[in-house]
Amino acid sequence: NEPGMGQMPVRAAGDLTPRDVQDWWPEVVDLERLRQNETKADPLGEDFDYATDFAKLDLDEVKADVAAVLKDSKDWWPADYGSYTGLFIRLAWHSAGTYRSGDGRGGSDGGQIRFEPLNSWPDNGNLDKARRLLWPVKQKYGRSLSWSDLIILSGNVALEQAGFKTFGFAGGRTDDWQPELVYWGPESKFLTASRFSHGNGRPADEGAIPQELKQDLGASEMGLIYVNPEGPEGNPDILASGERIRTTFGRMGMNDEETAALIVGGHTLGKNHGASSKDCIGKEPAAAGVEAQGFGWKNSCGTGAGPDATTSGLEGAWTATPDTWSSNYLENLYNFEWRLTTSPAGAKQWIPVNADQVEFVPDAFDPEKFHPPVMLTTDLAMRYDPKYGPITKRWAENPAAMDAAFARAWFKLTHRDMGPAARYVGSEVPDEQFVWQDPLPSADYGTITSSDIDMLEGKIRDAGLSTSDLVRTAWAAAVTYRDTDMRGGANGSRIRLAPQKDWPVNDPETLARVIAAMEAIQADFNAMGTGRKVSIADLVVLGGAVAIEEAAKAAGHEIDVSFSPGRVDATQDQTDLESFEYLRPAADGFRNFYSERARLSPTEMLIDRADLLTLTVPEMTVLVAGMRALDANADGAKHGVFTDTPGALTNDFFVNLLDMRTEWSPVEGEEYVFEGRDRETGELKWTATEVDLVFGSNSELRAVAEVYAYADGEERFIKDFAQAWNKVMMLDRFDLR
Ligand code: HEB
Repeated sequence: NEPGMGQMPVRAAGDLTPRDVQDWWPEVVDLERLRQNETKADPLGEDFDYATDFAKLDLDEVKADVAAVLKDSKDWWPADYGSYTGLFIRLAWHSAGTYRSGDGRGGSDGGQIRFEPLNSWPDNGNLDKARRLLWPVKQKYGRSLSWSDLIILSGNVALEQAGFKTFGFAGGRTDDWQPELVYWGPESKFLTASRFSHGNGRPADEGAIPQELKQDLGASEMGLIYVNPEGPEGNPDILASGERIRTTFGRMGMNDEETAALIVGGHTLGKNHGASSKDCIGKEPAAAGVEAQGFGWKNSCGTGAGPDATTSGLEGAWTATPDTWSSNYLENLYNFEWRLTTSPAGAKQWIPVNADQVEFVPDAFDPEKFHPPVMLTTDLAMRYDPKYGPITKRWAENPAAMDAAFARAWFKLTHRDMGPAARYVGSEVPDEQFVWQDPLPSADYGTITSSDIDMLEGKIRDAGLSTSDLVRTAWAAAVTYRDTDMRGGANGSRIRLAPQKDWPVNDPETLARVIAAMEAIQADFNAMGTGRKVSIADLVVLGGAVAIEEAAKAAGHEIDVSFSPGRVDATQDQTDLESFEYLRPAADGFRNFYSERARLSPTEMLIDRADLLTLTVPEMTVLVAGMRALDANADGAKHGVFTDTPGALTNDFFVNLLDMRTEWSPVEGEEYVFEGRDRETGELKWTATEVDLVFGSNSELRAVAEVYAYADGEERFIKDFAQAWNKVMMLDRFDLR
């Protein structure tokens, strides 16, 4: 383990700390992510509402405070060119830049960059300093200004102080209090060979997948935010680097133009830091001693900072005015021919062929000194890549177009993971709607009354739809929600639009029949002249509630499933086909659905989905059991439907699963499918998937299953199911918060 390089922790033999179950039995399913959903780690208290507090701030005052920090150079981390412009922009970008469209994880919301592993990622070097510089501002505003908002805001302030006009800023990001458990990649080591590259690339035995980047992963290598600045695995191959940039930025939903704008705009300001050799650099924050107080990468050469600072190991600035906005990046990119050189720290970078004649870039500290501009391999891709080239060429001739593109791309980058615009708070929220926000029409439906609801319930009951049709449709609409980027959910009723209406998991034929029935009810209601209208989105959710109440009645229980109207219907225009494809479930254990696209086992996919839905272990458990009782499997399959009265909301799933009279065995030739036979007669009683059986085999899940299988467990089960169901239906109701 070289100094300054992260490595997966290996337990020392004498380590006396407790061990996880998974340390001993890695195959036991890990419920930790769902446990995180039930623990109250947030010290701000349960009734604290961040958005309300943030809205009361005077944003101009906050920005003035950040602007003051920006120009207040501290001896413990001296500012380049007298300002932290570049550092703060890089902080904002690296905090947002982990976002990936695949599962919505990453991004600035949550302030995850404060925690490991991101805090100690090699690529986030010295961003610990940036946050410490901002601490007085954070301290002043306390809980009214989250770290995640402050980090993005400081990037905006830096850009504005440099003379750039941003598109706006929305507050509303809330901080997490523990690291989100994320699959960041297959590697067991960070950036094995490529940081301060000596050109060998990554050892093949790392189990790494550098060529074939996995869909959900943002970065091309563990430890990077995106791609290696020196080129793929440290090889200065400009064209290959362009392809890597396209793949990785594409994973966060950025097209070629947005990607080019971000890179050109970002590197218009600030500089690279590689004054000292890598041997000078100490351990990352997580591995440094307590006396370091959270600081990492201690540089033992020279003054260790300022002119001697080493972060990436690359060195130099891209433009003549690294703290003032300009069009000099593209002028330099096109005006010079570039040759490969190495930084003082030994990293591969590029300078003009006539470097000694073009020393016009000021030194960050010494007013007498000047340098040639530099470009990274990834920067040169902005000129030589066959697609980025024509875009940046056009901007070189028309800098105003570049500025406009950067303003939009920066806004998207920094707000992409916040979910719908209903979450945006503050005086700088732009009026314009963007399709990447999954916009909803502003509702003028009037307020549905409780007698309207009674009447609509009656119409749904009379529409000839089965319990399982109604339940499956409501579930299919709501289950796309993912709390990682607050996308998806029932609101907008995009379930009736492409691409969702055609996903096999949604059983398109049944779905079309249910939607047609809902549309007829809607047309009737809206024609009544009450001045009030009902949305399909509300009808779909109400349909689920009606079905569950009926199903409880069939099991002999009277319940009231709560329903909050006010959902609206989005249009096809407001629905970006490509980005909605990311919401397509590769598996949905609640409907016993599993497809080839799943990257984990059925059980692990269930946990993953439960996590996206912010469910706790008991909530997940009752939902699976209830969906089976309601006969709501995706393709109507009977796996896990352990009941003689499908469609009635009984606790039969638990009772029969825990019944020792049944003996289970795998079905030959079918992966993850099992059959349960009567231990005595050998008669086939049930079939099940791995997802069903795990509630009997896993000791923690079995403990919960027992509660609902108690002799008096059915009532509790129905109540808890209705509550968990409602939670899922309400996950996307940001309009009500
Ligand atoms: Fe950047 C810096 C890379 C993109 C912004 N970058 C930087 C550096 C590097 C990089 C290496 C140096 C660091 C140190 O300090 O040393 N980038 C990179 C890459 C990419 C990028 C590879 C992809 C291609 N950037 C980017 C973006 C942005 C940026 C997108 C925004 C928008 N950067 C930046 C800044 C800076 C940098 C601002 C400066 C910092 C300072 O000054 O401190």
